[in-house]
Amino acid sequence: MHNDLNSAYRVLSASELPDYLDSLPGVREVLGGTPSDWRVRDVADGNLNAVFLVDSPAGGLCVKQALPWVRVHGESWPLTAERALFEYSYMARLEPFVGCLAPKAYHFDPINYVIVMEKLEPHIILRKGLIAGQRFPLAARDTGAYIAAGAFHTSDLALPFERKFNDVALFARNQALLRITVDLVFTDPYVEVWRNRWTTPHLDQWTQFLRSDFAVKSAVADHRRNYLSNTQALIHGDLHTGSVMVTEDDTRVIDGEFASYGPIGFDLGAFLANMLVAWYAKAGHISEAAALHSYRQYLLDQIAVFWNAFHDRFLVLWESHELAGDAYPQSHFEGAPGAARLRKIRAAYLDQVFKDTIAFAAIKIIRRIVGYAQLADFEVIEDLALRAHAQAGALALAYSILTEPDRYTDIAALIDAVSRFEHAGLNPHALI
Ligand code: SR1
Ligand code: MG
Repeated sequence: MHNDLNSAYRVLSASELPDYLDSLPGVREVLGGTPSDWRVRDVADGNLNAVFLVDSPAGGLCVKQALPWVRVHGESWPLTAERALFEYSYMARLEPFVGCLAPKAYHFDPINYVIVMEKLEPHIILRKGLIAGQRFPLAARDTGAYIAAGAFHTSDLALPFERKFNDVALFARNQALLRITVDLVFTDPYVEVWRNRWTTPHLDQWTQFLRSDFAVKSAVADHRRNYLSNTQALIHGDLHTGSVMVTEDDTRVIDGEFASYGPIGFDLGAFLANMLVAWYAKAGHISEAAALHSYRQYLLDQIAVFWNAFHDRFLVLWESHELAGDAYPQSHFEGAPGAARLRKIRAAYLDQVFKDTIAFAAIKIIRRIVGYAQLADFEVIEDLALRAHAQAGALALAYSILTEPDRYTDIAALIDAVSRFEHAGLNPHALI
């Protein structure tokens, strides 16, 4: 028994799920019928948790259980199942603000660390859709709006500090998951660690370069400090394209077990990184030039849509809400001069969020290429030379963002730069 678990905790199997669900309040109302009518499918494909879909003639549910280990690695990598509490608390906090941009949570079981939630159908994981070359007109816009709403309403702009501090304290207990982020995102890619992987031998030079270059390591250290010390808002903590489920006309953000208070740019950067990865990886998915160009243009358009949706929504929320938070009290900004000063403050605030966003995006690109958890976008490219070439382009952009941040003044400047790094090549020394 893992020592943080209640002795009643048990790992649930598909066969026992109907009777287990029947013991929970409200489940029969959603599924109808009796447990013998309920069909269970094991659909886990993320790194950490068990996930089941349960169907009945009348409806469906999704059941997610936090295992006391990292699912893809096995029991030799223990991990507290308490993460489900933080995921459920995150969903509950954001629900009033993000509404139907997230699945509805029906029930949380604090003994077995199970969340019973809305089954999303016919949604698919955004990453899979992008790899398949599908287009989702609302995904980027909705994800930007989701981040804006969640961040604004949990920040010092909207909350009195007492309420915010209580949540800072609650989510500060999500330390096992934050340790994964600190190690896997910010630290491991720059040192030799057993779990790092990369496309070898093609990216050996890049891997060695990232481990030895003080310019990149000091930039990463500054942003790691920001991640650890900046309690700007309640963030999802792992908001990549695998954490977004989509149809052509619906978007839902899932999997908030890495939730904590942190810089808003961390979530924005995660999504941005994965859209950029999709751009570089596409060369390994589509060989016909016009089709490749067209899909890449779609991705770049969606990157602009994503940032602008976040920016505009956040600004509207800030402008339209009575300033209930303690950061910028209304009494300090009365009249036309006060309003003018607030406009400048808002612009500077969002400018800083943009700087954070691109830096975290760069750090997240690097961790997905020379670290532990690699991305299907690249892994589906069977030709290793082609895969490494695409990855090197992404690494070169990331390196430039971290070491020459002033070149990236706005989202247009970033988008402009993407294709310039496509043929950066396998030798990073040639770039500097
Ligand atoms: C051991 S967990 C590895 C990664 O999977 C999750 O999706 C997070 O990105 C984490 O860093
Ligand atoms: Mg996740």
